[in-house]
Amino acid sequence: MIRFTTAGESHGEGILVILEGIPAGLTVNSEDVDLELARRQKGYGRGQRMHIETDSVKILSGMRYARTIGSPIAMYISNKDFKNWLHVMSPVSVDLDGTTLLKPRPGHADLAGLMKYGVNDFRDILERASARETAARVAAGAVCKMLLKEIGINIISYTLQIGNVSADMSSIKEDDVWNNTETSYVRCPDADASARMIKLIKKAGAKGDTLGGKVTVVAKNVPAGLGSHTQWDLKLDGRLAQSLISIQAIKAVEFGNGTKLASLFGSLSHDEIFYSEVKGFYRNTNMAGGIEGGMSNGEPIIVTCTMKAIPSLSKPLHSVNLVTKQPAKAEAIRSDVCAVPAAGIVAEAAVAIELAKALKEKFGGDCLEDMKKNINIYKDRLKTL
Ligand code: EPS
Repeated sequence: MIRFTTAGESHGEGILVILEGIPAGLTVNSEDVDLELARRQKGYGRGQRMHIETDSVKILSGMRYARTIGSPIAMYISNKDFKNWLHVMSPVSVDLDGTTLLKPRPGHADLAGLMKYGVNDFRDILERASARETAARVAAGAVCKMLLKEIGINIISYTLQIGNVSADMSSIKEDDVWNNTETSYVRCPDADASARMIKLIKKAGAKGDTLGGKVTVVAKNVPAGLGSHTQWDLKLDGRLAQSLISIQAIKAVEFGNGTKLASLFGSLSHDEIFYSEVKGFYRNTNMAGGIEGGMSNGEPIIVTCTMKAIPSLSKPLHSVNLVTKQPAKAEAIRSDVCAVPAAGIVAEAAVAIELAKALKEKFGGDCLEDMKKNINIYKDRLKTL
């Protein structure tokens, strides 16, 4: 079984991830993991913190000579900012510097976490709630992407919307999506929308405000049959949704045509099935986003995530002082103006991890070669249908 767990606080010493179940024999170069970490750090609208960090992974276990050996892969990313927080974030010292955060931010984990964990300083909560943790998910996702690539599955993402500016995807050729996205400062393939998004982020930043948006992830060449209709918690869409909605600030997840399907007749809502000797079974549309009955159906998996605007505002909202119980403005804590471009990279990682899990469930394989053989046997059987 492929699974992972992360540890680490935003301004603590570093972030750690342990990824288990990756078959032995997969080539993993830490530089390639770093490329994914760098993609996550980019994007117009990121805050000062990204000038401090240059994320780089240190692989601690699970590999020899840049190849996986089947044991848990532990990866560590240090927080360069820790040196500025030595007293505030020391895990051992009792030499406290005395600052206690008292005015919880609406929309953040501050107040609910303080109530739940019985702490009196909600820094104990925000440090772990922070999206800094997503660096660990991207490292795990990078390894899963390498595994998926071995069997031909590619994952990309792009920014579909920031604030009220949406990309016009109908104006962009499929082949241009990738290049346009990776060269855009907001990872939006529509150059005109990209420029308007940047303008809007500038405007929000100048007003002490923040922005959310939407990102779409596409996984290509996914074989039919990942996930299962037989039990609720085996359904691939359910599993992807859980993984994606757990990303900080993600509030909605849609597959294919998603919420648009609510207003359509059934006759217009489904992807009709065709057959040709060359292609086998195929569709001319992909409203389902590549998943039917909780299983991949062989079409690209398309999933769109909605991110709310970040709740750390430099012009804060109404809150209450936890000690005096008097009205107060929420804490103004340094943050990003817009992290939608970064969310696309994190969402790619979340999709990669879930697909790798489902792939291993279906094809097994403690060793990569076994897994590949099993996939080929299965693909050969599908050809006989
Ligand atoms: C975050 C607040 C900001 C972001 C951070 C997530 O950090 P800081 O408070 O240090 O300025 O930059 O994101 C990252 C550090 C990262 O690596 O993505 C938050 O409160 O969620």
